[in-house]
Amino acid sequence: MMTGRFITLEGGEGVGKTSNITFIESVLRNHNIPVLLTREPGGTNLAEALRELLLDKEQEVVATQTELLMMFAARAQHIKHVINPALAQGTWVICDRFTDATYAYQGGGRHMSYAAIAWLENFVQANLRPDLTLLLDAPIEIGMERVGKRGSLDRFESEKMAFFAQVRQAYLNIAQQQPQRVKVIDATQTLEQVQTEIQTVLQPFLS
Ligand code: Z5A
Repeated sequence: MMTGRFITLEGGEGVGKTSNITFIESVLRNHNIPVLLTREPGGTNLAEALRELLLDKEQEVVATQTELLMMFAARAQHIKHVINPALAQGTWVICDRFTDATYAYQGGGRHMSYAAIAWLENFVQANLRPDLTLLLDAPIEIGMERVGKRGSLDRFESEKMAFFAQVRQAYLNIAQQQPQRVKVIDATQTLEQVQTEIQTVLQPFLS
């Protein structure tokens, strides 16, 4: 049996990852492709518990090393119990955030060493890398305004604007370095326009 494809959605706060993941699912299902939607941090009971701790604003101050290791601890669990088994069965996995988020948030935002992240990436993922990454990009003010409308902010969303500017720049740097894999989508457009662009990017994978 053919292995499934691994597609990830990335971008800053409120750019529309969650809004678009079900659209991607419907495009794939229309092509009779088996699909699994999942997210990071999360995707298993243990990884979701780690997510809760990571997003909790009331935590003691979280050391940057702790945050990085918790992201990869959750990821190891997610890969072993969800992502790899699904791909091996021929199911396509669509994941809301993955390791590019670690490079962007822990690397770009928290200034953790890219070499340390790369080491953990190899250690935890072996050869697993996304086949396609959709980077939804918008100025941070737009994403924050959309998220702000939703109510209370979590530990990451409570960061300062400079942090998000660094995260956005780190994402754009990855896209520039890996243009074959990472496709940048202008998330300032209407949801309909964003989805038209996503469909165009998916097309080569569907034929
Ligand atoms: N994190 C990390 O630091 N390191 C890692 O390795 C990983 C993660 C994996 C949780 O992620 C946090 O974990 C995240 C990074 C960190 N930090 N934060 N914050 P998350 O994915 O759960 O959190 P998020 O980015 O904040 O997701 P989000 O707030 O749910 O944003 P979104 O999914 O991109 O947006 P949305 O919910 O689809 O849309 C937000 C609102 O905008 C909603 O009302 C929509 O209806 C609206 N929207 C969406 N698109 C449009 C368009 N095109 N026009 C108008 N309105 C729109």
